[in-house]
Amino acid sequence: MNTRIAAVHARRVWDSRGRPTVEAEVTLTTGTIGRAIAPAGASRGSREAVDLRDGGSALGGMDVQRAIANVDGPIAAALRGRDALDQAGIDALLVALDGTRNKAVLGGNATVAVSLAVVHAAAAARGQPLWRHLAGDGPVALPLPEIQIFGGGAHAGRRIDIQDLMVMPVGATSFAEAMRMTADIYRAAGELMRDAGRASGVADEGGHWPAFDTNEEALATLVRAIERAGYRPGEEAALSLDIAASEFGADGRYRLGLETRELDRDGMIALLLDWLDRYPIASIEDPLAEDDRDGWIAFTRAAGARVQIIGDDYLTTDAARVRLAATEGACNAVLIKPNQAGTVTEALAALRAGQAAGFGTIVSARSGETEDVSIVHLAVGWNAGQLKVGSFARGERMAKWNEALRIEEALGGSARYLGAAALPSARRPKTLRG
Ligand code: 2PG
Ligand code: MG
Repeated sequence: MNTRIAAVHARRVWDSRGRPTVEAEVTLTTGTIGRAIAPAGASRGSREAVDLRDGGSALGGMDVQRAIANVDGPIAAALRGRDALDQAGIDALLVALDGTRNKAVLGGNATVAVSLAVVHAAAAARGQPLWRHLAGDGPVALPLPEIQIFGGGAHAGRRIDIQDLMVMPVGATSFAEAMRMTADIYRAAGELMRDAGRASGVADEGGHWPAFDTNEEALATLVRAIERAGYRPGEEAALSLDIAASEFGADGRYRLGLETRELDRDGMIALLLDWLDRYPIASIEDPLAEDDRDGWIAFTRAAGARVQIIGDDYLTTDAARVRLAATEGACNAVLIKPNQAGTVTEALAALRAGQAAGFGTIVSARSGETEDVSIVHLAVGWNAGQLKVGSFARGERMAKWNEALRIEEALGGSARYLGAAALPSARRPKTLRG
């Protein structure tokens, strides 16, 4: 099988916020093509691979012509003649060619698009779907999804402070049933907003716009939506929160804009522990700011036995940081965003570091997305166990849920949906009582 790379090319395409982004296309000597598009975050960790943008006044400074030129120029020259099956070697080449800690020269948007396009080309050359190419002959499972019902934070003009209010269909028996439950809950949440005179469209990732007076009102409404849809909160559908605390916290201070109050580290932790006591929360992401290491360790000591605590901005898909967090007891799960790392191989290393530490591992989309469904294949092919994509609306989100349904169907009788098993048992959701 000839899997030599003949050409690498990039073009400007547009993401779900109408912003320019990089699509890379890798063509093998046989004519086989692999293609992928870089996503873009809005709430970003300071250690992430950078998106190279042109600056200036055109397109709000967001254009990506320099990143595209890097693909068509130095990256294409370096990759020509390389074997697309040698993902690790190609990604190491990209890292060396860039030469910085955060892909500042080539742009993480250039490298991640190329890296993903290479793995797509390799899978296509072998005549396999990407998830199977990645998994080899090993068993795979359908991930437990976390699906946004209300958007907030940087994805909703900071209308509320919490960024993602999500559900996890822990009680479903298949991915298809998980989607059906989600449809019911998403619709019920919309009806509650309409009945309260608060229906006002959707946030960046498709979640209902969070027209609430307090952050806690959003939590309570989410529980009511689960009940209205006919499911038992905590047992069949659990809550999952992305606090994205770096967006409103720094130096041990947390400023809740909606409630015009400021909390110190202990106050923030007390607030979260109180929510954990009173709501059926199975997972909580970025509960403290990325610079608040002491807060992370204190919170994990207090709550790590009963809830999944995910590092996103805190870990930025970095294997070394995952290992350090495991040693320090700073969290017990890692969000895997390929574009935070900048290459497929580095993202996989962070995921494997998490698995080795007994962490929950969640492959995640960004708030700026496209029709690209690569992350679904990574979640299945790498056996991540969990998948975060955004809400249950908007094509760029539904494309990914629908791709997971196709994979479940392709697996046929051997398909296994992880459900609550994706969460280590000690972190399974509490049942809501009373
Ligand atoms: C996150 C993601 C997805 P963004 O914080 O986990 O919700 O948001 O892509 O804006 O970083
Ligand atoms: Mg996050």
